[in-house]
Amino acid sequence: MTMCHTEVNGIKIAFDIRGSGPPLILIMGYRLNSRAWPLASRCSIGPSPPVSQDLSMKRLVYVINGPNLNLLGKRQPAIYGHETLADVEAACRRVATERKLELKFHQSNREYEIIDWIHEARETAAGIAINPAAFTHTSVAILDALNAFDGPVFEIHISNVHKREAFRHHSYVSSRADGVIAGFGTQGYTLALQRLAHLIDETAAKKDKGGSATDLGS
Ligand code: CA2
Repeated sequence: MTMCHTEVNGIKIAFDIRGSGPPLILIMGYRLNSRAWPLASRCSIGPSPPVSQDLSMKRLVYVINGPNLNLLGKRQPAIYGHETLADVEAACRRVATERKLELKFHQSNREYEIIDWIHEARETAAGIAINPAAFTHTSVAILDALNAFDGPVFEIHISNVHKREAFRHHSYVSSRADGVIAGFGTQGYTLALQRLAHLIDETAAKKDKGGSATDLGS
């Protein structure tokens, strides 16, 4: 049995060519980033994940924003500044382009949506930068989701939460985060992205030298 693999329009295709006469070709197609590849290889019905699925090759990062951050720049400028979330996204996209990162930028006022994005990132992303906003101080569920993500995680707060009310001093997310940025204003987002890009580049360089592909976050 000869297994050949290719990818057409984001669909991974495995050909199983049997016999010496007119070839019997079985085609199995899976959408890019689907769970099907690891499943297929575990069941021995397909090959190992192709190189593009390798963690060190991924340059997708998620920037996730929690509740009320959609109001950024519209209220409380003394605490959060004048920039809107759209301005923050634009700044993040500039850094992403410079550092050759693919970026998904999200905001939600709903805890479950944030959890769903973190789950999605488990399958596709090399790192997460998150401002969980008020969920920082309340959400074990977001902590649990982040604990199931393997890559680097950076926690961002626009304000210096430690200078504010006592209830903002505790963060559930900090026990998982590889780094925390607080009090740098909206610049904290681009700083976090620069750090993610650095870690991703470092891992890719190690991989090129024949090192482990699973060192992200070290
Ligand atoms: O400093 C941060 O980035 C925070 O994560 C922001 C949260 C707050 O609950 C955290 O303790 C610290 C609040 C986000 C609400 O953002 C607003 C922005 C403008 C106007 C109103 C709310």
